[in-house]
Amino acid sequence: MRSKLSGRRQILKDSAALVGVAVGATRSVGGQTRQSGASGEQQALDSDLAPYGDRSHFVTSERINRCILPSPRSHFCLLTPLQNSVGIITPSSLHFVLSHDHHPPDIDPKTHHLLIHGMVDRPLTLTMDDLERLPSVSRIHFIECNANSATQPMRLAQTATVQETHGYTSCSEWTGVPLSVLLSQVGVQRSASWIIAEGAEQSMHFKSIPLLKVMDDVLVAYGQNGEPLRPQQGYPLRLVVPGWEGINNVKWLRRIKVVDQPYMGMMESTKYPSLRMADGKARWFQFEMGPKSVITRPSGGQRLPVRGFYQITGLAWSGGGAVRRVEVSTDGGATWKDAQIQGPVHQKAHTRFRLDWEWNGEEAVLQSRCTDERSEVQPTVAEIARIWRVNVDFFQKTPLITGHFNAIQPWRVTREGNVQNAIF
Ligand SMILES: Nc1nc2c(c(=O)[nH]1)N[C@H]1C(S)=C(S)[C@@H](COP(=O)(O)O)O[C@H]1N2
Ligand SMILES: [Mo]
Repeated sequence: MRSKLSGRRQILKDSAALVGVAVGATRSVGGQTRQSGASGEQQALDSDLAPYGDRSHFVTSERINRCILPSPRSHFCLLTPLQNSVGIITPSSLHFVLSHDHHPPDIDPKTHHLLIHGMVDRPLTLTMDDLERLPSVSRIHFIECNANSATQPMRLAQTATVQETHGYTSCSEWTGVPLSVLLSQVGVQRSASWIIAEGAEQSMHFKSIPLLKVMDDVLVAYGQNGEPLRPQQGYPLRLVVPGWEGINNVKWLRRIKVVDQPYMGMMESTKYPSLRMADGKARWFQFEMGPKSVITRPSGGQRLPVRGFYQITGLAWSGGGAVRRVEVSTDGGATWKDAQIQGPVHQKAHTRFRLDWEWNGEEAVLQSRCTDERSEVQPTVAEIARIWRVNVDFFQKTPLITGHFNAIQPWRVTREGNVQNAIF
């Protein structure tokens, strides 16, 4: 039997040999055959001249459009290709998008204002210039729509990819001003307890957020991954509400009203589908996203070409704080091993984990389980069913289930090496 290390060494040797073959080999591009070495040089030259860089034309990973509700007219959705992710940062161009209007408003930052008013002593209007002069911070946080993993057929199909089952989450470095700093300028009145944040698009998305959370870690962000926010992410200004349902992260932010009660907008009442329970009641004011993880490679739709060494890798995150531990099982949950966690681990951020694995060619079921710093453990489907007081088959029958579906995700590797969704 080969040891783990020699297996890995063999891989390194094999891939070195492959590189040797590939250099200078000819390749067919768009019907023409050309020297791959030469095309690489040409591209390097072209991108030297490009004022704003592009990725290699060999890289084709893209977001896909799969909507949550049956009527795609009411919202616009793009899912992040997590199967191709490396590290913890989602490139801005691949960040998932969930908007209730189809087109992001085209906002000129020179004329954009943020108004802070309501139960404050000194209402304030800030320009983008004003905001950029204030003390800023940069923090790495995930955003996750609470409908992530909660919709059919993506959740059920054996052919589902991790992009379809988990692509409504992404992780960026956000730069901006803590909202607590802005509120300290306006003098919040003692009886205030909530804010309402409003976006500038036609449909005026708004969301009530408790003041306690706002004073803790909410950011008014203008930067994403080292540059201004992308239009679909809220350019020029958005809220980042770390660890809480995506819906709180109000994009195209133009107004914050300090108030003494939640305003129960369309998006925070029974109309918000993923808050609805099986018995027709709604669960309100559950904001924090629970501990969750998923193996991104190998994952649904991928193929293991040969038996032997693979590194299992994936992402873990929790709205409750930092990820403390990720365990991986390669035998359907019978036994678990601690995965290596890539540091530094950030609060309420995607966290990369890895586990070396020898595939022996037999059927295997791979899954990961996240534990956060508060010792909250990612549940199985059966455990979630118990919490929601429903039968497990509820999650199979109902097209749109309650949000916050953070169940352990199993991937089955068949003897042929095909990787399939094995959640049911
Ligand atoms: N103004 C505005 N903000 C919004 C939304 C919206 O439709 N309009 N959608 C919300 C929802 S439901 C989610 S999940 C997140 C998604 O953020 P992203 O599109 O940057 O990934 O934005 C939230 N903020
Ligand atoms: Mo969302």
